[in-house]
Amino acid sequence: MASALKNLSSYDATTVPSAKGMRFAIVVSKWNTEITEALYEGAKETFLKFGASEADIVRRNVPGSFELTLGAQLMAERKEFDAVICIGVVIQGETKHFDFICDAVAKGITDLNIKYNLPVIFGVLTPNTIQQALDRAGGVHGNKGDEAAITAIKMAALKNELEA
Ligand code: DLZ
Repeated sequence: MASALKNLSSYDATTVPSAKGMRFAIVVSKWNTEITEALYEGAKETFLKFGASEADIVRRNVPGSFELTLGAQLMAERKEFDAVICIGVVIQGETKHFDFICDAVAKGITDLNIKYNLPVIFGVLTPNTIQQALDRAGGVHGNKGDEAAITAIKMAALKNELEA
């Protein structure tokens, strides 16, 4: 995976805007829950680290990654968030559905960004093995949840700046 070349939790903190006063939705797939919980914790801790308050981080669960798109759409419709993160893990070795689920959720999330003019972040791991997922959920390659939260903050700040 390309992320083997990068630690997902490494970033230059001086380039990350403050998240104080921002509101975030996190939609979490309950499939491969041990990994998605670690991704969720990483995202939440990163939001808190950059100044968001706990009350401004709203979590909802969906059964699997395929449902992330509708979960994110329902959050976007509330028009109260600066960004939405979708968290899931689809393991290639486990499912013939892999390509269908990955393609559907990638397309679905892309469409939501445009439809709602809102950052909707692809916090979905698509590894070949459970070990590769664990390596990216707080393991040797960092935490994809951290990276998703940093992306959400940066995109929310960009939107706020350009729409001011
Ligand atoms: C069905 C399925 C399979 C086989 N594998 C995964 C997976 O690796 N990761 C994931 O998030 N969800 C998986 N799912 C569930 C689908 O996303 C979806 O919830 C079901 O197809 C709905 O019936």
